[in-house]
Amino acid sequence: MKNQYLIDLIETVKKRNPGEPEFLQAIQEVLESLEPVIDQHPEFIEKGVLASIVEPERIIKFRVPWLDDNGNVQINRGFRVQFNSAIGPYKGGLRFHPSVYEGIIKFLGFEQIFKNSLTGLPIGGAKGGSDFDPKGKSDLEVMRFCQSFMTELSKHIGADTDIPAGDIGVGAREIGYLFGQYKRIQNGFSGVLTGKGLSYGGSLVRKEATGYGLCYFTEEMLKDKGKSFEGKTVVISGSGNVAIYAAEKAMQLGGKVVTFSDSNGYIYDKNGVDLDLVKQLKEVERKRIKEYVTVHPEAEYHEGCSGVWNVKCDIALPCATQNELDIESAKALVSGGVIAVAEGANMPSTPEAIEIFQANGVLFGPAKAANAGGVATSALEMSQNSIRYQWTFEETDARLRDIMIDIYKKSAEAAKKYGMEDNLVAGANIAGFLKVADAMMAYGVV
Ligand code: NDP
Ligand code: 2IT
Repeated sequence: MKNQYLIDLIETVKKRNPGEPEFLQAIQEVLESLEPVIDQHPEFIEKGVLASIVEPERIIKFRVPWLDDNGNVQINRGFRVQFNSAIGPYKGGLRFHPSVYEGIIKFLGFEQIFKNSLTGLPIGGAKGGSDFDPKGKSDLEVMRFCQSFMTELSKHIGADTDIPAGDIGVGAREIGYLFGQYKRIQNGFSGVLTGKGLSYGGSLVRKEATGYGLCYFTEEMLKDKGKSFEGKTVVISGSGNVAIYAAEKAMQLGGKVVTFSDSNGYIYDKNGVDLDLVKQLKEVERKRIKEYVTVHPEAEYHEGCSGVWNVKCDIALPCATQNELDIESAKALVSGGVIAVAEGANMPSTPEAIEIFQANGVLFGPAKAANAGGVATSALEMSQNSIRYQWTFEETDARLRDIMIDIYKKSAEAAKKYGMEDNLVAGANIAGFLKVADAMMAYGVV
């Protein structure tokens, strides 16, 4: 990076946010991509757009007290980072995982600004969550935690202010408890959370949307180079919401999915995974992925999650968590002949891994663009709630597919326009930024 303003801005962010490496990683990548844009548009510096965009509009941090099944008081931390509302109300998921701290929520909230802008829909960027671990808790413990979390969060959100949704550790069960408590506190039925159940204002396709959208994006990226999913071997990490529905769509498009993983290990089924079994194990029984081999002894289970990247494949879809795919894993994928990598998780590839993919001509779909289908369908849920209506599965799925194709095109065009053809990381960052920057310029100093 040569631009002195950007170098100084990164230094300022470092000083202001000590001990938050994931947040810095996300900021650094976006600012690097924006260098050619800033060279042509010095007004983004002069009007303070860049200095503002790296600073959250508001951070809410709160205590979440709850009673466990033994009657003991437990205390967790809750967060909501309302990062940027230039183009619409704050929008983004809630993550419940023991690794959550302010820096994780800030990195996710920052990424969400550009992702949400890329969808073309009017939504600003936010993220929230807690260091609460739903794993091993009873339904009643999860309910008491969610009710306590929402009792505080409800003061800061609203259908035109901030609309949370799910992320790691927050699925249909948690959204139900959270929405029930919000509705009770507000005495009003509003579309304040997305990912709601179908009987209480949810949208068809939202459950499938991130994984399906990831495959629609990947399909378009492959198509642009005369390729497709047909007959390809697909490696997927994770076995949660995104991984399961990425696998479903990859299979529908003619791919053979051979892996799933969780934080303990991965399974490899050379015959192609039994998706119904994975849904039963993960969505219904909440069991570990290693149980797969008790039903399919011909498949392999290996301890340790990073080994999944040593499995030879044509297409890799990381769908677990940040920085799960490092330089060694990227080299292993390249030696195995991978042709495309698209990110279902947020920031799963380290910057060094991305360099390896780009240097070796691997098609690379960055998270902000490739996994935007979830939040895009959340915005479609908001639209349906506003008009008090529910579109069919086919109608919603068709809208999702159109949005993902449009995101691919926008990202590819922006990369080309700024002299970085085929670099979708830069293209997605630039295209996402320009719309938000335009709105921020219109407001003056706010
Ligand atoms: P889930 O909670 O449904 O599943 C998460 C999966 O990732 C689990 O298999 C989990 O394994 C694994 N995982 C979580 N943390 C780690 C870790 N530290 N190391 C290894 N594996 C881990 O979450 P989602 O599927 O919803 O989210 C997955 C990713 O997709 C996240 O990065 C999320 O931010 C992103 N995303 C989600 C969207 C959505 O709509 N849900 C939208 C866009 C992006 P284990 O059970 O062992 O923890
Ligand atoms: O990272 C993400 O985009 C999500 N977890 C989905 C957010 C949303 O509001 O649907």
